[in-house]
Amino acid sequence: MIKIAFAGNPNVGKSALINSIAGSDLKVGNWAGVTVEKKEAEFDYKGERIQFIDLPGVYSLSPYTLEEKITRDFIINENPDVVINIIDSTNLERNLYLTMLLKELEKPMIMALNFGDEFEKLNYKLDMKKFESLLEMKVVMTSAVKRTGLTELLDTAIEITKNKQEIDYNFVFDKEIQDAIHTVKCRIQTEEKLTQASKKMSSSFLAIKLLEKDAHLLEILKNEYNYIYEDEFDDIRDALEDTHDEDIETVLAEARYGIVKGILAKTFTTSIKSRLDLSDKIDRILLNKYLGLPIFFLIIVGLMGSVFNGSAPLIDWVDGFVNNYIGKYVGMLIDQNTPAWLASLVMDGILGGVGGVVVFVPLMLFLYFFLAILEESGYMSRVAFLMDRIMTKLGLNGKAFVPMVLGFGCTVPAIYATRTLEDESSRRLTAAMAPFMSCGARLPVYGLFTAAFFGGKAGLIVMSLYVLGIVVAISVGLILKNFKMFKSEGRALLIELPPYRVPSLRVIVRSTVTRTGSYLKKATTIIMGMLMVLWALTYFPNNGDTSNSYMAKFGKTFQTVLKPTGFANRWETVAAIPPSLAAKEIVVGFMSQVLDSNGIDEAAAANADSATKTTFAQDTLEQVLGLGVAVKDSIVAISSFDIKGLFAVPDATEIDEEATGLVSATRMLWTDNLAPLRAYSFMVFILLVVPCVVTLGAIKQEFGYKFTGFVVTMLLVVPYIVSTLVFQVGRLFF
Ligand SMILES: Nc1nc2c(ncn2[C@@H]2O[C@H](COP(=O)(O)OP(=O)(O)OP(=O)(O)O)[C@@H](O)[C@H]2O)c(=O)[nH]1
Ligand SMILES: [Mg+2]
Repeated sequence: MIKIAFAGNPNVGKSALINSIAGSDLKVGNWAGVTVEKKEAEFDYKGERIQFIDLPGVYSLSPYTLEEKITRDFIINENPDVVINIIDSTNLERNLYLTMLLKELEKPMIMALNFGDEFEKLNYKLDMKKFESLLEMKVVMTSAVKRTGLTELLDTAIEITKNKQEIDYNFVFDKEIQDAIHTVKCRIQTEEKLTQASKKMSSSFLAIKLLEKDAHLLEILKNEYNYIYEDEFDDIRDALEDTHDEDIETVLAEARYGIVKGILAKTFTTSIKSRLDLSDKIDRILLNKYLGLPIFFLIIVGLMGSVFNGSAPLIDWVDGFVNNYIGKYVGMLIDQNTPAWLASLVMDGILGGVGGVVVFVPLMLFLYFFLAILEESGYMSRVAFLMDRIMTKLGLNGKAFVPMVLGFGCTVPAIYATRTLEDESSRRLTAAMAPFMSCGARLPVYGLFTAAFFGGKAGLIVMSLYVLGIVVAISVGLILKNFKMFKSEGRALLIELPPYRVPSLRVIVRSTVTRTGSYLKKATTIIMGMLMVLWALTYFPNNGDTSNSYMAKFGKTFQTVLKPTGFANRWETVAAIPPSLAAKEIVVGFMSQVLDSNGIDEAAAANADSATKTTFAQDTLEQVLGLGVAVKDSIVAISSFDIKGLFAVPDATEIDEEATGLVSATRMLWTDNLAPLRAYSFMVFILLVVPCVVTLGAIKQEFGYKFTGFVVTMLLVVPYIVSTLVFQVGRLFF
């Protein structure tokens, strides 16, 4: 197997290139810090097994951040056959600095000049031949989006692995630095333990890092080679620092930049056009002191509105498809001889439960589609910028808001994304706040309960839940920051604002399909399994008498505790909470099981009623035509969407019209005049309560058991308090 590592600055298209070559589904996004742990993709090419390793993007190889440690440790320890250094060709000077650092590792290396498409548009010129010879490596121009240069890059990489040559880069540092490195190298030879280490890592790297007194390296030397640094190289360092009158890191950094500038001066000509011009103009509006936050708010409102309005017709269609079409034909398989429990398992447990979850696939599709546009356009870093002032109040900076926006999609990557933050306490604080962001899995729950209780105001209600999540997160943050564990100094915000880009449709579609696909997969695996267990617990011991089932008993036990929240007068809602730990969507599936439990009778009725009248072909045609109409309605809904409509008060008929079986069954949960308030309180609880186990797993992996225990406790107390407040304060106004 050929191991090829992709290394480069953040946001240069490493993951996008890997996806384009290997056909993988790594996450890409137009901001720095999308990939924070190393990811792999494998495939076959010309009879060889190839493994790509996607390393986190880094600006340097210092010992200060997790990503930099991951990247350099990987290249040193795992010995990839070749390192591909990915460069943003429209930003050569900054990118090549890392190239200099990577060269110090003395591994086989080639370069991909990515963003070839933009490079051309900008009319930049590069003398490739000279560039290659000065850099001492092969260089290939690529575009991950336009898919150019991909095979050439792969072939070049493989070729390098085939003819293994001694690597001997010519470092062209100043003479003094060169001499200093040389002296260190000589001393390494005289110290047994260091000689050992130099066999594993390159001696240039070892020498330079010893000169820099690099903390991470000294730790490795101590742990793995039993070498403890006293003051062996202090004299050499001091001499260098004295002549340059600067600390050693600056001395070396300036030397590297010197080399880069020299290479570019000989090979590169820019045009006056800068790709940042247009982005700057856009930013003057989007990052405006007064307009910035309102525009952010409008974007989120517009996004949620489009998600809801656009998906509604399709949800109706899927609902009909599952119940009337699949339900009808599955129902036909059930006859008098089928045991009652089996019929109930199939119709209520699986078709009813899983069907209830699958119905919301269009909702997820739209959510992921619009999120992908947000992520690819370059707006994400701007959000960090806009939220900086608020986050500073928490002792964090705006960067901490990026994981939180990612949390709108899924909390798991949000937890990992905290790795981009500078210190442990900021990471902890952000990770404790992230679960309050409303992830995609909560959306079906809102979808169901808003349709049942709020009709046309659904979009607005859901919007309020998103905002509530943010508000609760920040409030909790304000409390937590007073504890030592979460206190951090509040560093200044240092982020890169990538240029705005029109997202590539292929990238958007791919990301949408991948994420929706994993929703569907989840629905048919873990959710289906859990729903079968839940079915059994609601069917037994009294064979279908749901309200006397195990689940009902369980729900009823906790009703008193949760009474102040207002939704607990129905045991169904109480019982739905613990299983939601497996996946939040289960709430919907469970409601569909326990509330709409006349599925069998319906199917039987439909069976007797219509089976004779319509043929399979007719039914299928009807579904296909229905889909066509739904797609058309959805497009109309999005294109005619106006934000005003979201805030308009719906009339009563509108609510009833859209009722499907599950929605109307859900509406029967509460019929008193506090019903909408109870429903809202329930949604708030589901929003804020302990997230799914996968998220807990991620928190445990990143922060350990104790911290996870703390988060779980907090996520039981906070929803209880907030839901109670919502209900008790709300009822004063009803
Ligand atoms: N026009 C154009 N866009 C590209 C190209 N390569 C990547 N992109 C876009 O650039 C952005 C960054 O790509 P990623 O693959 O996420 O970058 P990365 O290097 O993995 O970034 P990190 O994971 O943050 O280190 C995405 O929006 C991509 O769609 C390219 O060749 N041309
Ligand atoms: Mg990446």
